[in-house]
Amino acid sequence: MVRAMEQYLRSGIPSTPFCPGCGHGILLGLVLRSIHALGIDMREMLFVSGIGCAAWIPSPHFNADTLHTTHGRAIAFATGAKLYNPKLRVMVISGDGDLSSIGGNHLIHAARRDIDLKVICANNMIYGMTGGQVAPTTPQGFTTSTTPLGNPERPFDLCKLVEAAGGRYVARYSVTQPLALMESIKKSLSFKGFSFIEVLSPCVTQFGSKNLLESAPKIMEWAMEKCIPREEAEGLSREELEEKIITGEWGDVEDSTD
Ligand SMILES: Cc1ncc(C[n+]2csc(CCOP(=O)(O)OP(=O)(O)O)c2C)c(N)n1
Ligand SMILES: [Mg+2]
Repeated sequence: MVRAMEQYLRSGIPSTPFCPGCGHGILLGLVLRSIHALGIDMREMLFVSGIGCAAWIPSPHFNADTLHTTHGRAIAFATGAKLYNPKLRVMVISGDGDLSSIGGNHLIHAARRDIDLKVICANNMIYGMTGGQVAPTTPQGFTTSTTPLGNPERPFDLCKLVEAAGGRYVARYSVTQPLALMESIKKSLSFKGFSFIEVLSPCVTQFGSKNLLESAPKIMEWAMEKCIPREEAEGLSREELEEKIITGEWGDVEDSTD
């Protein structure tokens, strides 16, 4: 990965380090479009990421200040930066493993403290960069390199977790819902308080290849079928809901914009 990044940086070719079919590139574009749509000067922004494929979304691609920190500690670094310079709009963009596994404690306590951070979790349901190990977000029954017989454990519902910890604006969208996701990113950018967006960003290489979703169209179709808006979910039974991922917004965004 590091060698690939070095080659890319030297080549001057405008591309990304993401595998073909990875959702992280869509998210990258939507964050930039959201900032542009709101007319925010990049000098007002600081992007902080941890370690993993998702952590490469802001750095080195964004023409802005970026902190590419240690695994799981993005929120801790972001908290320090925000306290030092409260005028900065601080956005954390990192993976599900980084933010909810090794960094899970920072996540819940930043939500509890209502620190004014915009946290975007690119959830590919796996440790993508290190070979596809099971993560606390891997759905039950799915195959990973460390659960060849299927994941026996239940995953976190990250939005419920962050909302329960005190997150003020909480949302979940898939990269297959780009317009709704962009509106959500725009809301979080204008929001004062702890905001958290979980972005379902399918991984073909590690998650898909082990679960019969081995091409970009297949895994994107799977994500589209799996995601269901909150309003539609209300009519479904508990069993039916177990197969689905509910998308939408939670929290009190209307009351807290700048
Ligand atoms: C302290 C420490 N532990 C473990 C690792 C190895 N490691 C690097 S990235 C990663 C997982 C990243 O997964 P995620 O945050 O979901 O990002 P993805 O690659 O899936 O986008 C792990 C375990 C590390 N770099 N540092
Ligand atoms: Mg991941």
